[in-house]
Amino acid sequence: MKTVYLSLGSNVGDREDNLRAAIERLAAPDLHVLRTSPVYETEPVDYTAQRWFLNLVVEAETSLFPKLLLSRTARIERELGRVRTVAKGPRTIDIDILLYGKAVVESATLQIPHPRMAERRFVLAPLADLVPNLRHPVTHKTVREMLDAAPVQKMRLIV
Ligand code: PH2
Ligand code: MG
Ligand code: MG
Repeated sequence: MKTVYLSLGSNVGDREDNLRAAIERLAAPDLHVLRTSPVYETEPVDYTAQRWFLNLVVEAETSLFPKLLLSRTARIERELGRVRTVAKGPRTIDIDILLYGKAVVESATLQIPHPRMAERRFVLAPLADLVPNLRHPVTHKTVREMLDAAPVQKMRLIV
């Protein structure tokens, strides 16, 4: 079993409902959801002309190997009606693998740790709520250190 961290985001339709549905579907005999972070409403980055996102991070334990975990998350994205139109554009649900134990994966279809996680407050803030002292397996920086160094991004904690 490996401990994994997944970043979930939604900015289309009922965003809270989409997050809740995704977390429900992630839970399976081969994937145990251990904890979920608080939810943040976050300003869109990269492609900015779109609605604000709701983002959170899920901590889970899984026996799925990385590529199977990726197929699982892609299937859930499809089931929840995600349509890929604009790159980095609006989505009902996005599920990204941030960390998979201490593994480093570099393939054409999958990169772990997530290559942009260190620049993204919408990932680092909820991740820091769960594991501030966890270290990035390549840079060895803690989540808290990455968050402190990340560019500004408007966000608010949803209570
Ligand atoms: N996801 C993106 C691009 N931009 N911005 C925010 N705030 N939250 C996201 O989840 C997000 C984004 C591509 O996956
Ligand atoms: Mg993403
Ligand atoms: Mg994605």
